[in-house]
Amino acid sequence: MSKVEILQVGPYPEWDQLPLDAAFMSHRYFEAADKAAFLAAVGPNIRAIATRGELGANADMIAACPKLELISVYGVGYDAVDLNAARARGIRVTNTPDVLTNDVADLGVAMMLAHSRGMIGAEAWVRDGSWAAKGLYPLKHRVWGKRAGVLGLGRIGFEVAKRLAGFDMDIAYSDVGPKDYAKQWEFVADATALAARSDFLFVTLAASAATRHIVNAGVIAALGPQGMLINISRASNIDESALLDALETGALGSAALDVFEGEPALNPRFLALPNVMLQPHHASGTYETRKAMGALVRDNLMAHFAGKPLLTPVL
Ligand code: 8YV
Repeated sequence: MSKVEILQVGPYPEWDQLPLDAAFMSHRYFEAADKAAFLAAVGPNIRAIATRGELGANADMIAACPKLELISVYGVGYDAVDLNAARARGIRVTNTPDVLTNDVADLGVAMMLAHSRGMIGAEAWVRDGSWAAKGLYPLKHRVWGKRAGVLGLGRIGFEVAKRLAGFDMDIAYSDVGPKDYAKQWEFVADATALAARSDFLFVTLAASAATRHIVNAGVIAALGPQGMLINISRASNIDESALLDALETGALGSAALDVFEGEPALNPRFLALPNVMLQPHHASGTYETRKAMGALVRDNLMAHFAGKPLLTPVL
């Protein structure tokens, strides 16, 4: 029997590529020089799209594949998939929740600690001889016991808050409503009010049109000159130009960011700032988690074409 043809939007590690190629005929969109011509040529035979969280599948891609049945996303975030286009044609969508939750939470908390304690600069202080030449490293800010806000108490936000409790932090969260699994933490409905009572504000919301720029100039101003904003969700949750303005003027103390508008390119204004920690969208980037994500992408594809229920359906 001939293999099911799939469109692969971005590269995967070899340990995912080999089993994917063994089971499917994968057409590699990311290798095509002329994307439109490539889609026109292979689209008619495509029955599934395998993509990544940040790459998704846009309306043109979906329209080019009239036989499309499933979009399997390597990532928990599916905001880059045109869900309306998929829904309109009854195309199923899956993601990779749960398997990455703890790693994403770990990276958020690690960024808070590393940035607050100036660990990147401290490393340079040792390596460039400043320690011997200039003496003690400049003092930095304490984390434990401070006030933390978690904007979006889903799976990842919950794991962030759990970790922050280990640092004896005073924790509050915002979400569409109070969560009965979070009675130990204060619920603050309004994002600006949450920012105003936070030294550290974590953005852990699933991104959608409804959450676009939820962290706006007002939220950023409320977090203030002593505050730190940590984003391990999607860039679209933050008004990036308001963030840059506030970081440049000192209206916001600092930011630790794993995601950027237009990534992997980023606004060059970030590179000139001393008060930001910049990370290359790698919160889920451990061998263990990425292997589990890759397996889940394949398991969803296999389940679908075997006529079995999807493991982690979005649509
Ligand atoms: C990416 C992510 O998918 O889970 C998500 O939503 O954005 C990430 O895990 C990852 O960078 C792999 O492309």
